[in-house]
Amino acid sequence: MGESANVLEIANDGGIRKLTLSRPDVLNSFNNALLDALNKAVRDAERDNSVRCVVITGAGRGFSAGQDLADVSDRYKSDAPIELGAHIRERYNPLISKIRSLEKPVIAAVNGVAAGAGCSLALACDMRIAAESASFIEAFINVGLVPDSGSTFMLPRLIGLSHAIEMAITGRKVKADEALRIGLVNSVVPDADLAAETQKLASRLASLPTKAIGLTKRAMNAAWNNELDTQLDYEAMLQTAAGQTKDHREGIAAFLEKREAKFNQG
Ligand code: T3D
Repeated sequence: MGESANVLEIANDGGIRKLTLSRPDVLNSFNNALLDALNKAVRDAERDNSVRCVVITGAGRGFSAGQDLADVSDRYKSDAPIELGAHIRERYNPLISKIRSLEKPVIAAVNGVAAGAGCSLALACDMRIAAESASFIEAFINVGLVPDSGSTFMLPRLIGLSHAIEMAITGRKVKADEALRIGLVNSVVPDADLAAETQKLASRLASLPTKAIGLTKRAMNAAWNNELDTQLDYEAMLQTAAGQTKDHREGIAAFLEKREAKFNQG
């Protein structure tokens, strides 16, 4: 890691692991230290059985403004060709892949602007709950780049090709109310309520059968590339796995006994 300051706050609360991007002076833009810490934190959340929901949010008035452009300014001091692919492959791509494949729910609590790779990070999460003052900018085009970190994959799937292309090639700011209307976020709440509403949602998700949530993510991820018959068969296979969990037995027992289910993962 390049920076020793605490650029990522990690907190645990009843099965919820909250990751707070913490470089507020630069709108939580990503330097290597933050990317490395975030990659590690998501890997750790995967391994830790006590974690049943992950929340990613930002400190201060931004969610994340994407790549820290000041941090990489040295690249532009000479006319030597600039090779961005290696940095993206090494630090951004594993993060996005891991969030998508993490078999636990991941919520982006978008507290402010999410721009560039910061927008991509929010898109990679399973749900987005936005504060009224949040906004989304596919800022890449404004610096002559193409959307990366999964934006070209997630954005059209979430909001359709027409809105996605428009956001990507104009780089315009999409405010929270529009984001809700076009399906970019799941809900919008007053700024003052974001933490409490996120906590409520995360607690609910953490109390559900985590294994079944993980298998559901797996199925949805696979569906994007599968034919219907392949997907039907895949669902049957995953359902076999879900059917063998204790949580499934508990869910059925609770239904029959007319009581609340207590899911314990597994
Ligand atoms: O390796 C690679 O380069 C490839 C990877 C690319 C992935 C990417 O993410 S490319 C896209 C990078 N991000 C951007 O281009 C966004 C740049 N930022 C902005 O356009 C604006 O800051 C925002 C629209 C996001 C917010 O505007 P506003 O007016 O609310 O805030 P501000 O005043 O512009 O920013 C506040 C401070 O944060 C300011 O610092 P200062 O003047 O108070 O000292 C600003 O410089 C700093 N800041 C904002 N974004 C970044 C940043 N510093 C470094 N890098 C940033 N991305």
